[in-house]
Amino acid sequence: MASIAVCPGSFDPITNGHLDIITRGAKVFDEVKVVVLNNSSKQPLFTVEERINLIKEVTKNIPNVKVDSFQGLLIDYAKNVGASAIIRGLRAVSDFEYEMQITSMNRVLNDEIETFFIMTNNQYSFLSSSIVKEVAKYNGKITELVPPPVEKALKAKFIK
Ligand code: COD
Repeated sequence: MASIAVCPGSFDPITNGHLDIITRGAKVFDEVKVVVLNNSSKQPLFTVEERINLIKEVTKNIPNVKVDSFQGLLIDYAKNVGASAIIRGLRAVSDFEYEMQITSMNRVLNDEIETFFIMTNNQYSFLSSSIVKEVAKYNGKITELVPPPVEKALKAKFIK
């Protein structure tokens, strides 16, 4: 049976850190479904459609990566698509508490779907969508932080 993993996130927008995790995950699982979900504690800059289009564009060369969105619980989405795994990225110790909380909650909701953590490449360990947006807002250089289509989309949002 093909192994399907879900890689969930806000991806507002996708960064080179996210892409690193997705690429590594795609080498381990037969199929990785990158799914844009709502994080109720975040106010997004990009619409869901914009985020999906950017993820599709920057993962187009990884054939076993599919992109989707879902309104609701991650665990329900994972079950609906027949996934056996959830992939999350870990940057630093500071990620641990939050990740442990959502992993434990997801396990209470469904004990069959296992969460796997992938350590980011050191060069992206400081990187987050929030930091990228902050730098882009003040016209700072983000070329090394995001793929070119994302850089273009951020510039279009902030430079009017
Ligand atoms: N290097 C490596 N990994 C990274 C990097 C980086 N530089 N930046 C981010 N990541 C990882 C994050 O650790 C995370 O694993 C993933 O990439 C996505 O990150 P974000 O910030 O885009 O997404 P989040 O953390 O806001 O996503 C949270 C969800 C939307 C997945 C969560 O809120 C959720 O599951 N919502 C749906 C409702 C639900 O099911 N809630 C119950 C769970 S408690």
